[in-house]
Amino acid sequence: MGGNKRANSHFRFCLDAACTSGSCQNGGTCSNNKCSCKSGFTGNQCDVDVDECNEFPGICQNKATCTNTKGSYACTCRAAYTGTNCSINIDGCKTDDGSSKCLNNGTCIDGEGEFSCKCQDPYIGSLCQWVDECKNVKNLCGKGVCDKHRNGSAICRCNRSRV
Ligand SMILES: [Ca+2]
Repeated sequence: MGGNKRANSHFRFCLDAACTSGSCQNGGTCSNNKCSCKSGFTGNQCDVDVDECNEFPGICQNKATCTNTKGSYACTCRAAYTGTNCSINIDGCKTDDGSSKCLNNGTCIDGEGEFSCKCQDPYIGSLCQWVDECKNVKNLCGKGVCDKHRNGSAICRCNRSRV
């Protein structure tokens, strides 16, 4: 009986011998007869790539495109996002030096890869860079009608009856 038991345990040892020194692949290490795999790999010998895109749906965030690679994965971010998993929203309102892209205290509204400025009077323009002269100077045109160019400079039009 005793001999039989020893034979059984020996047989089981052979089945469980999942690794020997150096048999674990892709940087995996063998300890207690088991391969401990580096992240990105799986399988008894660490020879199987983990398909992160399928196993972890949404690993690439903000509707990014996921591409499986050997031992890793890659996210292709949409505009306005960055970072390994595209989790970081780029602040489209800030310039490289950290100041607001909207001038003259305009309020910046961050969008997906773009921004817009809400200007304070009398500023106009996509960056609030121009002064609306019609609003800036009271009665600029007297009794005439003040019209403005796209860049805010005033055009005075006289009423016909007063010419
Ligand atoms: Ca992979």
